[in-house]
Amino acid sequence: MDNPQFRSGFVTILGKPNTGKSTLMNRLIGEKLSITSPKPQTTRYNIKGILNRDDCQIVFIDTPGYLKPRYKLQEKMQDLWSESYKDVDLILFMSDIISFPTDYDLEVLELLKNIPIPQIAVFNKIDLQKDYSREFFINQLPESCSKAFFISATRGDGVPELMEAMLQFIPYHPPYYSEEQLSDLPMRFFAQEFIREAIFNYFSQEIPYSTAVLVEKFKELDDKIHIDAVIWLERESQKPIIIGKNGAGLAKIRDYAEQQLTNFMGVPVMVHLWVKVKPKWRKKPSDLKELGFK
Ligand SMILES: Nc1nc2c(ncn2[C@@H]2O[C@H](COP(=O)(O)OP(=O)(O)OP(=O)(O)O)[C@@H](O)[C@H]2O)c(=O)[nH]1
Ligand SMILES: [Mg+2]
Repeated sequence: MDNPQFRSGFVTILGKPNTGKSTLMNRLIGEKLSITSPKPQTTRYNIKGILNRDDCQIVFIDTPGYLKPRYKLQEKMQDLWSESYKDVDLILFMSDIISFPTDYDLEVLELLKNIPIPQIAVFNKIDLQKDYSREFFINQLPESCSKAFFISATRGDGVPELMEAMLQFIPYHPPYYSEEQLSDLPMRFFAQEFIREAIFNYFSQEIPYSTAVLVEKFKELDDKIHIDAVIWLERESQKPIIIGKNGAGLAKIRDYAEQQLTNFMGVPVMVHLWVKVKPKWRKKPSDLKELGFK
């Protein structure tokens, strides 16, 4: 069924950490695909989320908030960022009305000036402040940003209008992916991400950043999915913190991951967790490779 009016294309979402990029992508595609947390630098990969409608298929790319590299892992995150806007039809520059313009915002805008791809600015978190002047934000945008939208990614205000504006930039083209597909990533990946999300939400300071999760087994048995995963930490001293008194910490992570994954996959999921240490994995290229950072 070839529909010449069908649109299909790619949109990347760029912006500083913690500004709501993953929250927006999840809302646009109507599924919780990309993990979110109140902490910066939650997203570590470019995550493609696919929106399928009768008239279009849009592939969104949620990127890690890019920071100046402090350790090897952050360098990897930055590389992903510059890869994310190659061959896309539209860039969403995302910030929020509370903190804009930070040096970070200005740096990203400076970079966007020289990228010959259509751009839309999205200012998020309007639910947090009643009075704000749209002109103040619009005046600071370079010419490369043709439009600005003011939204709340958590509440949904302004998102339908943004969606319709984006559609104008998506070319007429047959779909790139099958219509049932929500992402190009395997279930294994989502299992790792939901476990990591629990850790980002339940633990503080360095723990979430010192953690990597690797699924070692993923099997279906008796109408259930069983997942064996290892939580990798950087130091022995972090182990008792994650495990908690009588295993209470680990149980909390497991319960959260099981609930999210059962919901996501539509079948019961059982998660089995182990905690192990790889000293300073964030700084070692061989460890990063083993843990799935290419
Ligand atoms: N009040 C409010 N909070 C929001 C809104 N959108 C996102 N947040 C919150 O902001 C925090 C960061 O959201 P994320 O979606 O993880 O941000 P991100 O830009 O993907 O962050 P990184 O992956 O670290 O780059 C979370 O606690 C969200 O719930 C919004 O519209 N209003
Ligand atoms: Mg994110």
